[in-house]
Amino acid sequence: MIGFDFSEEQQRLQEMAHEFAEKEMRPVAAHYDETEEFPWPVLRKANDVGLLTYAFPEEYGGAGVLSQVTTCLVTEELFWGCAGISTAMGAIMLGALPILISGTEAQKKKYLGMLTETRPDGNPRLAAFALTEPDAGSDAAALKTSAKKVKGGWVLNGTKHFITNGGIADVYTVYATHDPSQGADGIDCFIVEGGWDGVKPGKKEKKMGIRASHTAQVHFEDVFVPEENLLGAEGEGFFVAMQVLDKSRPMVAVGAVGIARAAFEAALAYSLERKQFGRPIAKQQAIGFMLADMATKIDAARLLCHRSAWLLDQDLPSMKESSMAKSYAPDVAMEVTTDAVQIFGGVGYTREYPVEKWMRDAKIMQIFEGTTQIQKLVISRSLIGFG
Ligand code: COS
Repeated sequence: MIGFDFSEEQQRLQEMAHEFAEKEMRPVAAHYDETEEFPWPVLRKANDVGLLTYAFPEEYGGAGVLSQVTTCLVTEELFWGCAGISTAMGAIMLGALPILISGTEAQKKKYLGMLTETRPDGNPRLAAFALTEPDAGSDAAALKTSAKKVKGGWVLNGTKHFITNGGIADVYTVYATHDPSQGADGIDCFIVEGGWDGVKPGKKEKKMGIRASHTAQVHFEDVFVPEENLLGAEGEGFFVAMQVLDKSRPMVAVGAVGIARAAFEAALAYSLERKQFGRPIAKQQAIGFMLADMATKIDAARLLCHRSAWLLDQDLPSMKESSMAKSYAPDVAMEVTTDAVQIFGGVGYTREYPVEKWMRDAKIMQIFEGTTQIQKLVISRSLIGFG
């Protein structure tokens, strides 16, 4: 059986996300891109309408939207609104995913509960997924942040790098090794609170795109983590990270679809309006064929995302399919946004129109959450075997 229709509930959430993107994100996207300020007012509004933690189970304060396909629909709309603001919002879910996947009842209650409450100033609480390090990007198992066992818990030391919400998060899920000689098997995952002694914000990056999101280093200097904050068993951290990435990659991929769709819609409208050689440029076959390719690739990318999300919803293996979506959709976003700038011509290269922003935003989709090349590594290993 195969179907392409969505339930009324899914359509309602999709429409709600679209309306939020149109009314609350689009009008301020250029401002946050320009200033690189953190979009607290937008996150506050998103929190008010339940868009930050809707995918948390109801018993921990979320809306209980547990379907990955539904999350895909919402995510595409939000990235259509602004990829930078959406990244800041999505990092909360990403930081919380290790807890959702391997947390004990007590850990979920405490930390997912904490993330659904606001700060004393009314701003939402933030989470961050702290895996990447300066010398461990694609080679995640080479991370060096150390976890030393002490009485009653662990002491963490190290620096995490390129962390969305790094230095401003309330809750971190941090990966550290208790024995680097064991590689992936020596890695543990811990829940660390942002306010704890030794958690120190590091340098904030100045980025090409997604500039509304806060990307920074975070240092862990002799941070004591109580025993009960170990996620999963000792040595299971890498496995937890990989499970998180299997789930998060289709979401990043569908975010890329949202950016591509934004650029395509703008290019289509502009090409019907802009006249050269006596007719709208859309009627020139060179442009018409570009639009045809853009529309086809966007649909193909979305279908890969929905298929991998559907597999996740069925509890079926999805590693290969998640990586297929993550490998393909960001390339489509890069191509489509580049072509959209081309269709706009000279004005597309100016900041008067948002297409140049979408092109800059698209680039990161090929890099974070595992580069396109890492996705191809995962896909090829699934096809021809590991080792
Ligand atoms: N689900 C479950 N287990 C997985 C898995 C997955 N998706 N992927 C790997 N594993 C397991 C392997 O089966 C292996 O287990 P055993 O030791 O029991 O055999 C273990 O994890 C180590 O896997 P592997 O040998 O494949 O590890 P590598 O060091 O070769 O690296 C890649 C694997 C490259 C896939 C991983 O490092 C990766 O995803 N890198 C990119 C990191 C990334 O996406 N960073 C983005 C930043 S996070 S926002």
